[in-house]
Amino acid sequence: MAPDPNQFLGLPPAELECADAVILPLPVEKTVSYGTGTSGGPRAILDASLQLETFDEETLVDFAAAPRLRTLPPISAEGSIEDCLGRIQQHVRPLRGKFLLALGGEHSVTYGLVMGLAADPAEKMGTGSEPMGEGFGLSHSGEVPVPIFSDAPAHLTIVQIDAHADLADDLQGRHWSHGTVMRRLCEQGCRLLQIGVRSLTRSEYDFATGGPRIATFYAHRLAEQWAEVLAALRGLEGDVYLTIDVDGLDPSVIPSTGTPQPNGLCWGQMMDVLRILMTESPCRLIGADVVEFVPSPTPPGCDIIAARLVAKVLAWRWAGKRSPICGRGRDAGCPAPPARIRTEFREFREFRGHNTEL
Ligand SMILES: [Mn+2]
Repeated sequence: MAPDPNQFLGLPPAELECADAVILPLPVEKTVSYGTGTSGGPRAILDASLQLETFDEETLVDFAAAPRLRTLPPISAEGSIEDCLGRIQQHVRPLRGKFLLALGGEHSVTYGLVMGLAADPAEKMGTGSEPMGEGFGLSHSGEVPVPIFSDAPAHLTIVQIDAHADLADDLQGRHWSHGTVMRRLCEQGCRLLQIGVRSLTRSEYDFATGGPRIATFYAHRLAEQWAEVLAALRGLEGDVYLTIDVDGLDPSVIPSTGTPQPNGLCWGQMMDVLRILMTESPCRLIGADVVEFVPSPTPPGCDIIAARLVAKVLAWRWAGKRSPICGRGRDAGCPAPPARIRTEFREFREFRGHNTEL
């Protein structure tokens, strides 16, 4: 049978009800500030995925057998960024409980994804009458629509692989932007574990350092702190969302992104993050995204590297589903990880303390 070009890896799509993972293309490009082209990221990743083997030698996952994948049609990127975020939130809400992996598009989309996957908007919807579109409620400062959120994000940790902190209060006058997305999520109560950051303003640095709910592992200290990074991942509990900005990787791995920065994560470190988070942490991963990929102008370029990264997220996720630690909390019979490697979030203050020694 000919491969299906609209399905990741070209495999026949599973029925939505029985899919083990759902892939959602988000060709959104509204607020990019330098290099353009990320709206073509999802299509390039799907195209390149047809060239990948369905077998993964590291996890022994064979996608031809399991997990069963379904790639959804891309979500429309029409209208403003606010429109897109609301649309994404609405779209993914019924997919809660599935493992959703979204393909960006710019990093702003993470806001809509987290909103839709983590919140139960029915709890607090209906407080505003502004014509902001579904999912948006009261205005903030009389102008900027702020989506109404339940308390769910207060218990959510976002693991962010990124060269940039994305903690600006506004970027080039924009409240909703790829450079403000993590600030907006923090404002909703999310905790943040950042890995690989190496580009941020003084005010973003102060914001990250000022609160106990953000832990940042800066790129220039990753080598010496790698064991602590992994311990922090291993110790995560509760609901976790993983966002991978491909610029978090070193440009020698993926240079095709709007705002590359030197000295990022190597491929092996990225795999460490996936393996520890998905097979050794007792957390519940509610979803993930791979964003900010810009197709190479001359294929194959690194389109296939980005596709492999997506495949690795799916493979490690499935490997974790088979591991004894995954699902702890839902399955009381599963053993807790050894106490010595458990890391409560409050200990992040210590990690950050390491990071502030310039
Ligand atoms: Mn980013």
